[in-house]
Amino acid sequence: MSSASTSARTGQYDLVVVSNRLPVDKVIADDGTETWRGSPGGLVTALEPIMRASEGAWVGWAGVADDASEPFEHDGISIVPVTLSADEVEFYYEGFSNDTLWPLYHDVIAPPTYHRDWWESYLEVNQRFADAAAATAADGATVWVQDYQLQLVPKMLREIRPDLVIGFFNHIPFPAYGIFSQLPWRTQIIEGLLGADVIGFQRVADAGNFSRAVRRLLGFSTKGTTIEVPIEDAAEVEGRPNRTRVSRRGQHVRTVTARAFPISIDTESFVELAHRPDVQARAKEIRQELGNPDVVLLGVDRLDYTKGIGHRLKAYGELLEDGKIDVAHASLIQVASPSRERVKTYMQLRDEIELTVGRINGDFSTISHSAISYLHQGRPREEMAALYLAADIMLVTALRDGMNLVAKEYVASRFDNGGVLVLSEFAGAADELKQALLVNPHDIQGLKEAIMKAIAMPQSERARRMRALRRRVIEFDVARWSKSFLDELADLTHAPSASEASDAADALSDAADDEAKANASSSVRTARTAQPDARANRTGTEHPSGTEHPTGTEHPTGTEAGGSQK
Ligand code: GDG
Repeated sequence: MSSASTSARTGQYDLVVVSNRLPVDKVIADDGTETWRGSPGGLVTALEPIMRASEGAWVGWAGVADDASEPFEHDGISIVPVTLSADEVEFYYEGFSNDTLWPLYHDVIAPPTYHRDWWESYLEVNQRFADAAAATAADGATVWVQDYQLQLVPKMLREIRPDLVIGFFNHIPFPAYGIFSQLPWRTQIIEGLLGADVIGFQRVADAGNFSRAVRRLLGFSTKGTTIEVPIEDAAEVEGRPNRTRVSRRGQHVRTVTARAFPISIDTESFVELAHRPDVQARAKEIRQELGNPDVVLLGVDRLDYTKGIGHRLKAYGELLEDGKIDVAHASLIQVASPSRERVKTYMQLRDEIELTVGRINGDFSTISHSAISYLHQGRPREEMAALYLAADIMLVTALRDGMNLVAKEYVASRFDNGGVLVLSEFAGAADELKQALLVNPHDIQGLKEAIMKAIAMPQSERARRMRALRRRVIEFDVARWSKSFLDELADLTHAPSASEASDAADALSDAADDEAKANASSSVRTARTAQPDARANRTGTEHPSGTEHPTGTEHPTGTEAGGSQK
């Protein structure tokens, strides 16, 4: 507890995480009994030790409409539930978050819907989250807001609590200005995000797109990863003089950092799972159940139009048709976990995918061999690891994806250095997993060639590629990710060094909108922070193990991972 937490306006927690969904799910049994079940997500696991050490609290929605639970403790973390009405679930969550922002931010793969009453609901719910965070955080506390559902929270929170250090991480892509500018509320969103001190993105390109939107919409100066936000007077950022300066034009500015922090997984827990004898036995069993084909291909996705499942099926279906693949020797398993089933676009997508699967199976399956084993169901984590071990080829063909953790989980599980990852260049993971077979999923011919190349790849090349991929995923796990983000926030409370101060002066003199320079500088900084971090661990993080949820990831219903929705 903070020693300064005496003010009536403050709460008692030094670290507050705010996300749409809590790291626990409320489970209501048939007889009406209510219990809380933990969702062992990567973010939770990475933050758990820090949360415990610094008296952390988690603010979020329990996943059930009209739930008005009081704050409580779960596994040493204080849980602060935010209530959403049934209308708000429909307007703020299913509507504005999942049917406006989600398609817009994924390059309008599906058409975004714009409704003013959805926006009103988004405003109201964001204000409620900001109020809850403000009431929970101690004086000078750090508040870390997660994802696109809560983009207005940083500004709203800063207005109530200028003493706070505020971070925001966007788990999904941030689109190019030409697309983002469609949004009728684009300026409010940018202003909302700029309430944060550090804004994290998955890719360098996402951070670049954001900075460009800031320049275009607000005309603020940006240089590299730094954005200068004019303020009325320095008191707006209480007690943090190093975050404000006076520009040469005599203007008070607050500095905001916007850069890439690529998220990762709890690698160790997947390595452990893959080593378990029961998981290995299950992997063998899966292959046997398929009739021991020479090649097992695998796709694992939430059933979402961003994941390129249709493109994958088209390429696979054509390979069967061309006679390049024979169901007697090859089999595709497609896990499509249920997602956002009340949103119309998702209902249509399910119909389309299932029609395609049915056609391919009808045309090519035999009594003894299915072309595709299609599972529209969430599977337990152990089963996921067994599937990863059983699959010779993992197909990640997203049309646009912030990161794609499945790609990293596959790599983490392959301690045998076996398997080939076919990975879309439109997934954030492609920036790091360069030894995968990178594909453009829109290029069906190229995708077919990549699949054939994966099938034919010699063992020695598979092992060489997989070893390199594994080095990356082992070194940069989710604990490393959260530490680097929190370290960046912690840096803000330290006085700037002489070189930083002179950098700041340069930034002010360079008001020109030089996008090329900004991007180059942003890449350099990202590469620098991607090096092993020799700095003292100011947040006192241990490197824990665990996985998933709510790293912005959504977990399918009916699994031990819980039934959360993004
Ligand atoms: C968003 C961004 C970004 C899936 N099916 C089952 C299951 N899963 C687990 C996977 C993985 C997670 O869900 C999915 O993560 P992804 O990253 O692939 O995708 P999104 O859900 O869209 O996540 C994404 C992420 O946020 C993090 O920032 O990478 O770009 O869109 O962990 O294993 N888990 C279990 N059963 C299933 O059937 N147990």
